[in-house]
Amino acid sequence: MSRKFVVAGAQMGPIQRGDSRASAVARMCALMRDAHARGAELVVFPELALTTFFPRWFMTDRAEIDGWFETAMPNAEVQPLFDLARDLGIGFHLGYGELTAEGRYFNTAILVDRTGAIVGKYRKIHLPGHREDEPWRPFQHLEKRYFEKGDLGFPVFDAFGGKLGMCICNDRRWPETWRMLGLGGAELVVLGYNTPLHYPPAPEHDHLQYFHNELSIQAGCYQNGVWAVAVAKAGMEEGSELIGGSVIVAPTGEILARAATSGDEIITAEVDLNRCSETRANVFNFALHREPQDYAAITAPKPTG
Ligand code: ING
Repeated sequence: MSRKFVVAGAQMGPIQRGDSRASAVARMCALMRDAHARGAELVVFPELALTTFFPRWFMTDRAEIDGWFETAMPNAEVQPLFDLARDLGIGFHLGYGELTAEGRYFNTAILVDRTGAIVGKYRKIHLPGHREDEPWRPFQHLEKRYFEKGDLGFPVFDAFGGKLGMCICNDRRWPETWRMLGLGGAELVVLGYNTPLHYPPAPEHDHLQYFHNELSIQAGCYQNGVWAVAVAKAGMEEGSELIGGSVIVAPTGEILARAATSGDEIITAEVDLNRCSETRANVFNFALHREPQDYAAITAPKPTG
């Protein structure tokens, strides 16, 4: 049975501090219509797609911080996107700041099927950056301050005729992310990112940000035999330039589509989930070739202190 369908990456340009969620949702609805017109059955939106990348600022006021989070999903601001998806019969992936009823804060992403039902949730595990004010930086990266580490593991969900996994931004740089999803049977990994071009701790790497983005995703796909749709929020946000470079990558590691701009842009490709076996049945046949008894250091606890 063919398991081919068209996926779309809905790259978004910048969202400024004063931009409303309604304006971001309106842009996302326009992108979803464009993707649907191109035959897409699944649309992938970026990390923290409803707001500017607020962890670039040091904040102490709880009300100000909470204003960047969603206390329900869907909610009135996002409902137009859910309604459009249901009307068009198209699924989507959305990243946002989650504030739970218990008062916990996560960098979260959901998977919504073609009926508009939320069929999967993931909370970001690899939180980059720092926790306290570091005013020496032209802009900060305070994800460890504003989010808890995700507590859902790396789940894989039955959807769109296959097995889909999610990760978020910095997760894509860690081979453990991809291997956990591969071991979980994922065939397609969807993810969003907000990646500043300038990385203050290592400015000598700024020119490598697009290369490292593709390197991480291509390696993850090839070494685990998975498809990936990786989508940026891009462009100049409040003086911080975010990279674009959204891509759709095959289980061979080949890039099938790449964004050409740093704005709102749809990229599409036809994925064939049956192609995962080309690598998973051969060079990366985990059952036959992996040697986990020799990998203990990979999951050994971090040294304390
Ligand atoms: N952003 C960046 C990312 O991992 C970063 C943080 C930038 C890490 C550059 C290393 C180098 O793509 C998020 N939101 O994780």
